[in-house]
Amino acid sequence: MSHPPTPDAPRRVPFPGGLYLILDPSIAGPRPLTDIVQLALDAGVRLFQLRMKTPETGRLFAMAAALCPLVRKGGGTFIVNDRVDVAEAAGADGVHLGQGDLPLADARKIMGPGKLIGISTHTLAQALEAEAGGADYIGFGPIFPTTTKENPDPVVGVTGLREVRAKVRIPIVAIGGINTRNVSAVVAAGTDCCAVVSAVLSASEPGKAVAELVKAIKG
Ligand code: TZP
Ligand code: MG
Repeated sequence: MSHPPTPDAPRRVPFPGGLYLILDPSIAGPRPLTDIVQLALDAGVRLFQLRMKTPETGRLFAMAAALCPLVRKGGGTFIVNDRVDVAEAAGADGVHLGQGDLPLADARKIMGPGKLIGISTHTLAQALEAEAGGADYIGFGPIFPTTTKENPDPVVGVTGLREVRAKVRIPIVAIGGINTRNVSAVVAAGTDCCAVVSAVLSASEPGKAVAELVKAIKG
């Protein structure tokens, strides 16, 4: 029986702070995700997640297998949303699980101690539960209203983020409606990372948007 690490235990895989770019081809439209990944790597982004809702497994795997080596070559960390099997098959650095996905303990049994497991949380109780269960990081949000996620949980605001930051010691990835105008307030609330989808993928100039976000997060 393995035990979750204490929050002070060394991280299994380096978890870079800063901008966490979520790659969703349905939001990127005709723009190839490979191009967006390269722009983001050039701007200094080191944390990427592939998110494809309801794809055929083969399509998801093919996308993960194409993006993973590109991210790695650029010194980044590559995480697959929802699917432990695809993350493992593609050789990703980890998986990101929602509250309704495979339970953390079961995902850890499959992925072992060397991979990152992130858990989406929307309340302080969920955040504490994920930390106690050995998550490597939590997603927390939505911080602001978002149209990217279907049926989003209630907005937690920067105040909710501050409350979680005060109680949780593992890295926090703030998510939901973050853009160049509000990112500084999110950083000021003590998050380790800011995750964005539309602020980069829907931008008229993704390279400019990503550079602005990276700069704002660095402060
Ligand atoms: N989980 C909580 S909000 C959200 C997810 C996946 C969507 C974030 O997208 P955007 O476009 O950055 O608001
Ligand atoms: Mg999920």
